[in-house]
Amino acid sequence: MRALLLIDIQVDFLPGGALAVADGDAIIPVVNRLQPQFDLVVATQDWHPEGHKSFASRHLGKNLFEVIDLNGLEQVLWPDHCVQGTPGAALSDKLDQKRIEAIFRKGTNPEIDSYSGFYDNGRLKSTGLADYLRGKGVTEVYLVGLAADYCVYFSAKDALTEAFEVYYIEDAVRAIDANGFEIAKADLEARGGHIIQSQSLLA
Ligand code: VGL
Ligand code: ZN
Repeated sequence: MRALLLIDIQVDFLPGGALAVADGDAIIPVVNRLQPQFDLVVATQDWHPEGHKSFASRHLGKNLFEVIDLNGLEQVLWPDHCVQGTPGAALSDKLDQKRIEAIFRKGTNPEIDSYSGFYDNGRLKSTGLADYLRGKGVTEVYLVGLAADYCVYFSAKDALTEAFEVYYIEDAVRAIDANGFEIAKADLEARGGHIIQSQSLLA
């Protein structure tokens, strides 16, 4: 059984948003075409409280995108984004949401960031996504969304650790950093993941 995971297709990650991923909106028609090919569609949503410690605005004298130590973990300092209940945190209204059976929220603990849809960055807490998928009989996980080099990449790595067969749909993701995108793809392949094109599922 195959599941499609829609990672953080939220207003703040789209052009015009607080942490816009270049060309991020280009994935949405692809994602909408892919959804009917799957038995199960699940979404994740970055869902930060105001003043989350991944926000540069919380750290006086620090710059956007600077890397700091946060409770023992490397932390990139982001613009304020995906604040709970704000328009920027909503899933894009261009995204077809009729088939989404569950939405897993992450990043709610202000002390730790959470790129993956499965675990926070310190693996302190599970979101329950892996058990949810197993409970539905899922063995293969296909990933799309934003950003390719952060939340999609970390979700794909955790899916591999959780022993799912993992497919990262290259033309249905967009990255924050081009170099980070190449590193992410190479690492996923080295870990046994598959980099594929949407075309192979739509043919
Ligand atoms: C993300 C940075 C911060 C993502 C979320 O969805 O890739 N990136 N929070
Ligand atoms: Zn975030």
